[in-house]
Amino acid sequence: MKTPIRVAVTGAAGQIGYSLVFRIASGSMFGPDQPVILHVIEIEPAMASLGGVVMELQDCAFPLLKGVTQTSSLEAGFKDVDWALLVGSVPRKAGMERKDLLGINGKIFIGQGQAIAKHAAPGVRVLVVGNPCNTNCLIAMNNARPVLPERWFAMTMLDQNRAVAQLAAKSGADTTAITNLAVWGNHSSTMYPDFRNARIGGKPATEVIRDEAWFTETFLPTVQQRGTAIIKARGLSSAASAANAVVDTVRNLTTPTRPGIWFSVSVCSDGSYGIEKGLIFSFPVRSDGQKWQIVQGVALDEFSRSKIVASESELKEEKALVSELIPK
Ligand code: NAX
Repeated sequence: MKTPIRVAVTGAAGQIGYSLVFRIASGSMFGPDQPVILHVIEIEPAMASLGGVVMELQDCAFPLLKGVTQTSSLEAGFKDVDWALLVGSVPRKAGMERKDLLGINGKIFIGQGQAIAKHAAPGVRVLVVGNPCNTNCLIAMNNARPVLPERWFAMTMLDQNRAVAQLAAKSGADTTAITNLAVWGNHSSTMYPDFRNARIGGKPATEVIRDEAWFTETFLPTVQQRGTAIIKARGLSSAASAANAVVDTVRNLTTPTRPGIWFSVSVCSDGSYGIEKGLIFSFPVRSDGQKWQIVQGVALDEFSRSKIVASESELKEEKALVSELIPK
């Protein structure tokens, strides 16, 4: 039997957490022969609710679940973990400016970054989901300096999946036929789901769907505003689809990417495509199952470039707003 992987989930009693921990324990994330130990982390007021989640985990009698640590302590929560999935954060409330949210959540991610650096397993990998996830990831990474930049990720897979679903619905193709749909930039409404390089059954999406106006006037805003549309319909933000995207992100990073394709995840920019070094930016990425790389040489026309630069500008602004949370 393989050694269990230890996985921390913050905000585990929240909406996404409630869906995510069961997917991890069932084997969806690391495969059907990989045991897991969950470290579920919450703030004090949510500990009773977290207890209920843990009772339900027990009641599933998952064969792969070899232990659960439930805690509000970051030390116990991140102790020896191989993966830290940072989902918990404070939601934006009425009257709150973006700067206020960045400040409040930013402070949370300083503490979590420091605790990960101190207590996690040496090869820990961290995926930030809590919003604003790119900048929260930037803060945590910079407060966890011994943990290498290549171990930090922020989630844009939900945006990719949303884009894939739209292309499948419009073209009538199966979702599995849609590939190479990279989301560039920030996980916000400035993100750019790059339909120009997307493929449907191996052909350029723009050759299969011969309707430029649909791409720019319907596809882009639908994907960019999908989160808002879900809130309007459900009265709550996306949860099961977000948890599913966490599973997809980790699976994509930990299994070799099929030849010729790529997936979307925000990583620490190395300056590829002229994006400011050090920003947490979503790129087309490939993995060999262990190491990942940004796909080079993706053709970007002026339209795509302008969208990508606009998202980069937003991330630079966010970085400036939290500059005091990032050690020099
Ligand atoms: P909920 O409000 O349902 O749950 C958040 C949980 O986090 C709560 O249980 C809360 O007690 C806990 N929490 C707050 N501060 C914490 C801390 N310091 N340590 C540990 N736990 C803490 O939100 P939910 O719908 O689950 O969403 C979680 C986060 O994901 C939000 O920031 C949300 O904006 C973000 N999302 C990110 C997405 C992405 O694609 N990157 C998509 C979905 C989602 O909107």
